[in-house]
Amino acid sequence: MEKIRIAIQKSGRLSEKSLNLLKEAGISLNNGSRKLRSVAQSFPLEVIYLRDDDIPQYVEDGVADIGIVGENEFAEKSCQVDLIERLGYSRCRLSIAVPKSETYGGLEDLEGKRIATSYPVILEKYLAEHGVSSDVHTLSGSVELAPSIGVADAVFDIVSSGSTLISNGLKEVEVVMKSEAVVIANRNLGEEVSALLNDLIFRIRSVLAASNNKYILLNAPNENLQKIIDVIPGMKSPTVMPLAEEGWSSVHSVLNEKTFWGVIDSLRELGAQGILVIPIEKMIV
Ligand code: PRT
Ligand code: ZN
Repeated sequence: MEKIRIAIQKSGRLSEKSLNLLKEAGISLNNGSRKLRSVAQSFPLEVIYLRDDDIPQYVEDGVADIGIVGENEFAEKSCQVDLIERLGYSRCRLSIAVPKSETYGGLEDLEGKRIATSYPVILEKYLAEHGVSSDVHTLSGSVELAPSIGVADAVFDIVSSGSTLISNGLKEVEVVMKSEAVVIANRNLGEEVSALLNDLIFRIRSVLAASNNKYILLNAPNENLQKIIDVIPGMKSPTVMPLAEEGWSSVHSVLNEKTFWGVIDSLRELGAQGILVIPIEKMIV
C-alpha cells in the first residue's frame, strides 16, 4: 500500500506543533525528529524532516507529497504547489521597519532606500505593486542588525511580538503580509495518495475545529430561554432539557472561541446560571 510523504521542519518553530497536530489526528510516529525520516504506525504516512526553506521545492519536485511550512516560505519560494489548508499556528507578520528616530510618512519615503531582508521576492513584489523602487539587499540572517551597522536604511522581516525590532531601535511601519503554518501539496498526486490526503485533511480539520470550539452547558430561566438560544446557535441548534426545578431548563451547545467571551457576557445578562465550559476532544466537521 502506498504512503503519503509529508515534509515537516526538522527543528524550529514549526516542528513541535506540526508533529503534535499529527498526533492529535491519531498519527503516532516512532519517535525521534533527529532522524531524516520516520514512518507512522496507525496511518500510511511517512515524515521527512527538512529545513523549512527547502520544503516548498521538495514538494514541487515530488520528493514529498505534501508539507507544512510558514505561509511566508510558501510565498517567497513561489513554487508550483497548492496551498490546501491553513493551520492557525506559528502566526506572524512580515513587516517593514525603520530606525525609530526616522520620521516616516509612507512607502514613498522608501524610494531609493536600502532595505535588508531574507524575503526579497515578497518585498520586491509588494514594492512593485505600490510603484516604489528601493534597493533590496538579501541577507540570510540577523536582518534586524543591518540599519545599526549602516548597511541598510530599513528592514523587512518576520515580526511576532515586536520585541526584536524594539531592542534593535526599529519601528514597524508597514505590515506587508500575515502568515501562519499551512499545508502545501504537490500538484500531481496519484489517486491513492490523493485519497490519503483527503483523509488526513479531514482529520486535521476535526482537530482544528475542536481546538477552536468549546462545549457549553448552562441553566436558563424559561422566561429568557428563546433569547438565550438566539445568542448561542450551536452547531445545528442547542439541546434543551427541562430541569427538575420548575421554570428552568438546561441548555447544551458548542461555542466558537472567537465569539466566546461576548456570548458568555450576554448569557449572564440574560440570567443564565451554572455555566460550564468543557474542551472538545474532536469535532467531526
Ligand atoms: O532551520 P530552518 O531553516 O528550518 O528554520 P528557520 O530558522 O528558518 O525558521 P524558524 O524555525 O525560526 O521559523 C519557522 C517559521 O515560523 C517561519 O518561517 C515563520 O513562518 C514562523 N514564525 C512565527 C516565525 C516567528 N513567528 C518569529 N518570531 N519565524 C521567525 N521569527 C523570528 C523573526 O525572524 C525575528 O527574528 O523571531 C524574531 C521576531 O520575533 P519577535 O517576537 O521579537 O517579534
Ligand atoms: Zn529556514
